[in-house]
Amino acid sequence: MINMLEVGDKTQETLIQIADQFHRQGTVITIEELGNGNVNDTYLVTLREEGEHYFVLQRVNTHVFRQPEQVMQNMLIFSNHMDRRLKQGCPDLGHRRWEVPQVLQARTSQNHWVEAEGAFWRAISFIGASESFDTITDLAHAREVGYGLGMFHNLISDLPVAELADTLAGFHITPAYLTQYHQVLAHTTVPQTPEVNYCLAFVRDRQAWAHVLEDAKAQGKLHLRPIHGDPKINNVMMDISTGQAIGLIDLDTVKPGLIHYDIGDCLRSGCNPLGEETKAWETVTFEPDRCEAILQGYGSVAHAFLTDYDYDYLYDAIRLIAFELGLRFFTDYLAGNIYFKTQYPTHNLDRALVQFKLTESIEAQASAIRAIIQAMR
Ligand code: GN1
Ligand code: MG
Repeated sequence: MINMLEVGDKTQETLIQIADQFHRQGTVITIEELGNGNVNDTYLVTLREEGEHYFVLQRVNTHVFRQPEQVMQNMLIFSNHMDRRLKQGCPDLGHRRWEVPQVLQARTSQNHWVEAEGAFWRAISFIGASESFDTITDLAHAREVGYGLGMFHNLISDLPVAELADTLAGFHITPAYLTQYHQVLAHTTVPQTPEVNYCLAFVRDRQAWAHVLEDAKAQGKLHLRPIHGDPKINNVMMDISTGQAIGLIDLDTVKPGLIHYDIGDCLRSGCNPLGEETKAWETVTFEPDRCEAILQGYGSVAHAFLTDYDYDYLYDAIRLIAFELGLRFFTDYLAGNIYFKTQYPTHNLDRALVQFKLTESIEAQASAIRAIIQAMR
């Protein structure tokens, strides 16, 4: 796997030296790759220290996050706010377990450590006795995933959005991705394959509509709030014994945005039973049962802060974020795979096809999905 090779430019020994920057006691015994992120490099560090302890070590991709210090600042503002809310007690949460990943200080007392060659490293607490999945296992899981995102939004809904920096300009701004797409197209010899032609036509036919959420924002119907930015289902952690959602991980993109981006992202990842990495793109579908369960779980703790306009734009959000991710993957394929990590040259094209098929399935079931949304109002 190219993923492995990319991280393999670091030997265990070097990784241990880096991990050693972030702990004061114990001995690092192993470092393994963790998860399958498309942007950062993530490792699980095991320490021996009166038993075993773990933490998460990450190299932040600074081609994507140009100001990683700001990312860390947002994470700290976020976790301080969460901690405050949890101390006050949240009636919607009751006595459920809820975990907030914490930034761990480096030995230098900074919240990150910069390697000689400029790589930006940081450490995050590991949430034990929890697991996450790349696809939904059953409707109870779907409901919990929705609950997890709803509770996350609930707990940050009173964090003033102005306190968070915009750490990734243009993130989830579909018209901005379209502009980038046209720039790439103008400078690329586009391969003439049936798959590429399908993607070109797919984007062409939806360009005018792709402004829908940004237009609603400009019209004052939707407004900026603190969001997660990347709540795909494998970022929603589940307690291994109760199966309940206990928190969201991967907090790089906590920043101002529309909650619609988050809901759309959660649904595009949760309602695709084949998962976003499937090769069987032609048979990708969007499952309305899962959509219903996720939205019910979400609504059970999010009702209080959803406006009529929020509901009005939910269907578009579901359709748009799947389309947008397809567009992002397709653009990256055309540009030569410079943003998302890939394992083979047409990986991003394959990923784009999955998202476009998913979008098609959403469109074909528009009235059923709208009815589900209507029922939650
Ligand atoms: C990226 O790196 P990862 O897997 O957490 C991307 C998301 C996409 C996702 C698709 C900062 O997230 O927006 O939805 O891939 N993150 C960024 O799997 O672009
Ligand atoms: Mg992420």
